[in-house]
Amino acid sequence: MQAAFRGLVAGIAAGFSLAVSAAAQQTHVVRLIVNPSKDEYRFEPAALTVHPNDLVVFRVASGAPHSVVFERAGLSADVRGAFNAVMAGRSAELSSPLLTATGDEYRMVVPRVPAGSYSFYCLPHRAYDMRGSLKVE
Ligand SMILES: [Cu+2]
Repeated sequence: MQAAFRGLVAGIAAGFSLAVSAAAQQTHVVRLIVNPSKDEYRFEPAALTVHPNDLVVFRVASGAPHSVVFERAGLSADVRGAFNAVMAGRSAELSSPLLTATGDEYRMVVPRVPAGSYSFYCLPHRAYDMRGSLKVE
């Protein structure tokens, strides 16, 4: 009886926290596009407004390989640490692994960082100015 009651309470608590996080987290998809015949090297959308705990999915649409590298300049050690912590399989500080095939995805949860704009670029296409920004609110 007591065990059943505890189970019920735990179930309600788990359901409540699931509902809260599901409602709070938004998913944003950014497509990585290259079309040399049109001189196109871009993230689409290039500017994204997000909140901490949102999920950002970078998806290769064409022109692999790509990567997502946040600009280090101007970031405090704490902020760099917060980004590094949410970037799985990093190839370097603030750098995603290489995304080598169409359809590849890189997923990151927006860290708790001060509101502001955080710029990133694609390392293989840096010379082509393939870049974007996350505006964290
Ligand atoms: Cu690229």
